[in-house]
Amino acid sequence: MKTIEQIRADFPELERIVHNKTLIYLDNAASTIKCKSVIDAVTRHYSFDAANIHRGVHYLSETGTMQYESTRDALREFINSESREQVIFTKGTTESINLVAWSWGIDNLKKGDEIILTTLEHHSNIVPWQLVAERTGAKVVEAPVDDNGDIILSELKKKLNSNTKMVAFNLISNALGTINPVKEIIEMAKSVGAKTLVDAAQAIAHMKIDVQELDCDFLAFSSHKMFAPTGVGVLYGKKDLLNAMSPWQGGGDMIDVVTFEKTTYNELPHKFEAGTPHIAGVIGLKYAIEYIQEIGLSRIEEIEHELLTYATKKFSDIKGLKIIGTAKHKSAVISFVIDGLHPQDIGTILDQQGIAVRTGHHCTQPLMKRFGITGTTRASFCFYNTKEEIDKLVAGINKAIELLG
Ligand code: C6P
Repeated sequence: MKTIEQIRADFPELERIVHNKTLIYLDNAASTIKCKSVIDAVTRHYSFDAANIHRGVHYLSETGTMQYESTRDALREFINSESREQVIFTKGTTESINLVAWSWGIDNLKKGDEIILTTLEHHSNIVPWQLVAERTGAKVVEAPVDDNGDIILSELKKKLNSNTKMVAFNLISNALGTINPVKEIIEMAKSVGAKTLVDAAQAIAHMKIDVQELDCDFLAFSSHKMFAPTGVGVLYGKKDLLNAMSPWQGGGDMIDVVTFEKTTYNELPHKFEAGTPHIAGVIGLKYAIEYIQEIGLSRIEEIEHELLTYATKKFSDIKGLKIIGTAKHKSAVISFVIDGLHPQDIGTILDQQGIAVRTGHHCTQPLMKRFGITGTTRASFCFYNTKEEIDKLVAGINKAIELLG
């Protein structure tokens, strides 16, 4: 088993000096830093293996195709998809959700239909549905949260009816860290025949996800939040749904035969993968999956829970600090406000001390409105963070209070 020092040595960015201080990276919910094996794989690809895939008969095209497709196999196993064809590469969670909204949504929604979203959603899981609702006449319905940032299940239940066609929600809230009762919500949605989309952007690198056990219709996540490159995402879908859906983007690779009279489409998953993809990124992602598996998701959960508990306790001693998001089941994310201080000013003073956090509305404006605020300062931890770093964060916040207060 790797020690924390060995784990930290796998992430070169942790040695970065920012404003003359060793970086303390606490913005993992925005994007995780990258592990060495991923960086090496991407460098190797661009140095020696760069070529297009799925197209050439030459050596590099074939090896590239093999490597790219082996990431799909690794992902199939990682999320326990029924088959590899159900794992579709996209640009990110945002594109995965847009794919479902624009393909499944346009074909399946009509006037009077309802799409239930929760107040916790990231804009990526609100706006695509609003756009498709405008086109189809369907309606977006909001399921509220309580003062802790938990979805009020009784309210959600009241909103479900025979018009509900889709329930789309996140597994973990990026802004508050709430871990949602995903199985329960899926069962509720299924009881009225609605489809479900789980936004797993914040969960994929932090807890075990088994799509068959969840029985979700769609699941979306991003590679860059799991120690791998930006510009790569994944959409999992149930096979019958994906087969019935129309392609949403046209171009190379997604076709079978093209004539000016009629075009027929490739099979899954290629039907949804038009154009040259982010080959190096997908190849790198496999190494991230292997890294997560090496550390183990149960150990990751354990370490991160300990960091959350430690930080929550330390934060409770800071005068004037209020944690926004106090759900019982939380991931290692703490959003907070401090009386009289602007989150951006807090973030700037922390940055001067080499501490990276995120400030603002976190792409969740409806959620901020629900709590009567315009934004928070958010520290999001990962298994490579330490209690010493949290101590420095607390000292940094106290310094901000002293300077700004
Ligand atoms: N949240 C954050 O700082 P993309 O940008 O497509 O990789 O992911 C979008 C997205 C969707 N859903 C959730 C729950 C998310 O957290 C995110 C990204 C980042 O919280 C950047 S806004």
